[in-house]
Amino acid sequence: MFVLVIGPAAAGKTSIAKHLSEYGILINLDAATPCNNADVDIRKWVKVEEIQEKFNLGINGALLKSMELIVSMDEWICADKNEIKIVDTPGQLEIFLYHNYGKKIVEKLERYDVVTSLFIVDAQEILSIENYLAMLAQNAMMNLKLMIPSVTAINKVDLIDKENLLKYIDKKYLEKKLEKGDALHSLAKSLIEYLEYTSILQRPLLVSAKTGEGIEDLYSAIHEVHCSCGDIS
Ligand SMILES: Nc1nc2c(ncn2[C@@H]2O[C@H](COP(=O)(O)OP(=O)(O)OP(=O)(O)O)[C@@H](O)[C@H]2O)c(=O)[nH]1
Ligand SMILES: [Mg+2]
Repeated sequence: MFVLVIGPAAAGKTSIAKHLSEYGILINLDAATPCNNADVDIRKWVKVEEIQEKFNLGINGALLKSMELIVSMDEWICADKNEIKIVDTPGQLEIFLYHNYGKKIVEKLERYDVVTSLFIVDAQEILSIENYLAMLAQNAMMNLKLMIPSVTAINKVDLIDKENLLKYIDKKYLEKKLEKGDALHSLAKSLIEYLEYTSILQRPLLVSAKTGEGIEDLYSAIHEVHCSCGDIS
C-alpha cells in the first residue's frame, strides 16, 4: 500500500513520515526539501530551485511545476507490494485541494498498489469549533478530490491542552453546540455526519512526532486500512 502523507505547511508531515518509515519505505515527493532518510528522494530528478531558474517562476509556481513533472515520470515509484510505502508530499495543500496533481498521482500509484491518504493537521490550529470544523471540511474535500480511504492524525499534541481538543472531537458535544443555528450550522452538522459515514476511523488520532505519542496507534490504523483494502493476508 502507498500512504500519501498530506496536510498544511509545517503540520509535521515529514516528521510523521520519518516515524512511519520504520515500518516500510519512505518516498520524498517534496522537490523543495531534501530528505536524507528517504529511500527514494524526488530531488534526484526534480529540484524546485532549478525549476525556478529554468522557467523563471516564483517558489509556488515552481512547486506546481515540480508536481507536473512528477506526475509525468515513473522513476520515483517503488512498486514492492509487500512493503508499506510512505509518500511525503509538499505542504502546499492547494496541489491536492485545488489542482488535479494529487488525483493524477493517486491514479498513477493505483496502477502498482492500493493507495490511502494520511491527512496531518497541527493541533494548535484547530483549537476552536470553527477551526476544527474547517479542518474537517478540508479533510472532506480531500476525500472527494482523491476518492481514496483516509486516516486523519492531529499532530503536535505535546504543545496543547489535550482535554480542550478532545471536546471538539466528541460528536455529541459538537452537535449540541450546533443545535440552534443557521445554514452554516446545518452545514457543519452535516459535515460531521458525512465524515462519520465515510471515515474508516470515527475519530482523528492524536499524535506527536516529537514525543512519539500515538505513532504506534497511527501505524495500526494504517495497517487496518491496509488489511481492509485486501492486499495483505
Ligand atoms: N512540538 C512539536 N513539533 C513538531 C512536531 N512535529 C513536527 N514538529 C516540528 O514542526 C516543524 C515542521 O515539521 P515538518 O515535519 O517539517 O512539517 P511538514 O508538514 O513536513 O512541513 P512542510 O513540508 O514544510 O509543509 C519542525 O520544526 C518540526 O520539528 C510535534 O509533534 N511536536
Ligand atoms: Mg515536509
